[in-house]
Amino acid sequence: MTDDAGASAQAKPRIIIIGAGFAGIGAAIRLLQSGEDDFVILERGDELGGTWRDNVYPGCRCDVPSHLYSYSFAPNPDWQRTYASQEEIWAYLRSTADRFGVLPHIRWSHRVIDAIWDDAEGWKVQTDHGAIRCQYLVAATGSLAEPSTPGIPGAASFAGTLMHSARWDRSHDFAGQRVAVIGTGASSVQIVPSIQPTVEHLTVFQRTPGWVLPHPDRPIKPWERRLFRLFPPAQRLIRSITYWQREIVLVSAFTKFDGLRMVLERRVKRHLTNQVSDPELREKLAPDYQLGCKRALPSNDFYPALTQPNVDLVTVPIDRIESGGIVTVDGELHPVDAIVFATGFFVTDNPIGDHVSGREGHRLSEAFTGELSSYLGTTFPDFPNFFMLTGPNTGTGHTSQIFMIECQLNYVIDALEALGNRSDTVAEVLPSVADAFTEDVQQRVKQTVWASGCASWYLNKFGRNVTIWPDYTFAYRRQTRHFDPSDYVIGHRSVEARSPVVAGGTE
Ligand code: N01
Repeated sequence: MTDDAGASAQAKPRIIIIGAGFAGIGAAIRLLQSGEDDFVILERGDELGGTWRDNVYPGCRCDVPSHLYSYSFAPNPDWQRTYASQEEIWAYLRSTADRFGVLPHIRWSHRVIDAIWDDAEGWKVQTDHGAIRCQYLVAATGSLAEPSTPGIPGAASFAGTLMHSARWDRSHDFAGQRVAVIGTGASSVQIVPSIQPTVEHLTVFQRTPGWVLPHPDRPIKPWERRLFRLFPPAQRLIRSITYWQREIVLVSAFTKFDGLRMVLERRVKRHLTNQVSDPELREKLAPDYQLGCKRALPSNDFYPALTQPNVDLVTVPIDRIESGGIVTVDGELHPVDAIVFATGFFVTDNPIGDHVSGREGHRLSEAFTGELSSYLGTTFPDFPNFFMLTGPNTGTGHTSQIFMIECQLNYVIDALEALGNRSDTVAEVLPSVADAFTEDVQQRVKQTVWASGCASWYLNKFGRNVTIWPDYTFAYRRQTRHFDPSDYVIGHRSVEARSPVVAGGTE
């Protein structure tokens, strides 16, 4: 299909949102609430839900409490457990999108191939169904969207089943098989105890041990749910308490007070001591980096699963894969029938970044290599009329990502309202504003646990932390509360693309 044929077949919406996960659905709801309905969501799948649609591995559950891991404007009094399962979160997201009237705006099975800014005509988004133009583009493509499978030599020769945790094949039956799980991160600690009882033998390949914490998950009692339904302030109170506990204890420990972090570390280490009696296994599982540097892993059943007679924990590095199993660098073959890659995602190198281009051919991926500054992790010089949700340094390692998304949405909605209804308005953040913000974040992140020396997916390939917000999240909320036009060059395309007519300086 040619661009023009595609373009003429499509209405021209004012706003395009890419992605129908938590961020994209949240953006759509906030737009509708603000009176804006001239938008579409381009969703590559035929279901919404993003990472909560894709991660269907056994045991998948959120490690942030349910009352906090939801939109503030759509509390769910019916959560079944204090930490919701994937099924429950996915159902919540679908019913919320339906309830707020988002579904008619979604163009299903529309994969974005690229999005290019053009000074004369605005954004052109090329999809596999043709091109669509729009005035404003919102990337809600998520950080945990593209599974990363390490290129271990010989994988293609493996005779059994290969699977990534985020592309789980539910039709495959692991019962009675010899299974390898590579990786011991957040996905692995949920998969391992879920499959261990049914497999014949499980070999877990660990490169770096995680900090595993006691998990406070429990069922929510029927009377509690009734209370939340009849008296919503009770649920809001629990949400608030949960939020503030995490801010005060965890952010303080990870960013300000080493002493507090060390107290927490001692308590967490007791979990390992209590659950693993074999000193050799305990030694292998003991982290040698600071708590919080990698995402901490709540689980009550990961350590006990590793102590079962049908499980081996292998810490010798993997050399290659052969048709019959995995060979470690000491030459030992670990024979298996199936291999699960619980090896995470392309986060700082999410491929979509190479397919969104601003002025002068600048690519969004440069915001993650450190070549392009961002303002509030949301807007970028040379990317006019563009907003990124869950952009650089808007991630959290301790609380709900939805809180951060909602901060960004406050900012985006305020920006769109401030920019008004003219269809030729062009707004672009001043490089000086973006540089100052990025420099400040980078200076502050260096003082935190997230830059304390461990390797984590928070860091890009140069070791720069471009993922985590290095402070209390209420500080981010304060910064994103209002759009300030003086931070932008704002002009009208029909007059002269970059002349500042509303506010802002010159570049
Ligand atoms: O991925 P990860 P994940 N050889 O990147 C190892 C969210 N999440 O899918 O630590 C051997 O954390 C790697 O080893 P190392 C959550 O935000 C949330 O588990 O790099 N091993 C590591 O152990 C989470 O943080 C929930 O040395 C290799 C593992 O693979 C994020 O998703 C649930 C390797 C990857 O861990 C990602 O979690 C699940 C190699 N070549 C996920 N390459 C909730 O509950 C990588 N590894 C909300």
